[in-house]
Amino acid sequence: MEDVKLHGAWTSPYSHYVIWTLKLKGIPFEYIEEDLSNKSDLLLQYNPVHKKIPVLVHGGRPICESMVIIEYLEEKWPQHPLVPSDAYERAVTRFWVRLAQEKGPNLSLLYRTAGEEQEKIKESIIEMLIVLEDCGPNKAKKFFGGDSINIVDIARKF
Ligand SMILES: N[C@@H](CCC(=O)N[C@@H](CS)C(=O)NCC(=O)O)C(=O)O
Repeated sequence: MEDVKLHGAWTSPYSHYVIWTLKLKGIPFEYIEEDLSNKSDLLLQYNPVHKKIPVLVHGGRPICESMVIIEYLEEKWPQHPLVPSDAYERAVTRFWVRLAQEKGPNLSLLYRTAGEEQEKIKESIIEMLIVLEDCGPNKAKKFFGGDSINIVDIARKF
């Protein structure tokens, strides 16, 4: 059995991206729930730069950042591919993943702001949704990323 561990937190969407990927690919893993107000020594040792979850530990070696982890899982466990094999399709996919990463955090900010600040965030989310309606990827397809779930569906928050 592969020695795969995931340090995460149930409140974190980034942890869930990795969990979904592990499950879609059928990779057995041990999950370690972190208390973000009292991070474990292991987490601080594994991610000394950002001190954040998720951290995947494969064979004792840590990998940080959800999308970096997902790309690693994709390379190591190619079953149920989440990234298109065609270079152009892959580039388009990365564009949408990057947009999701840039704009996604606005959604959670909506619940943590009030008044004028919240209104501005609301406007930018609506603007984003209109852009997605008008020129989102693969509108005719079943999933955001195409005919089957891919990395865009995993990364998106909107
Ligand atoms: N860009 C990172 C973001 C990870 C992130 O923001 N994790 C949060 C939980 S949602 C965290 O660990 N926060 C703890 C802290 O900031 O001290 C990724 O994609 O993995």
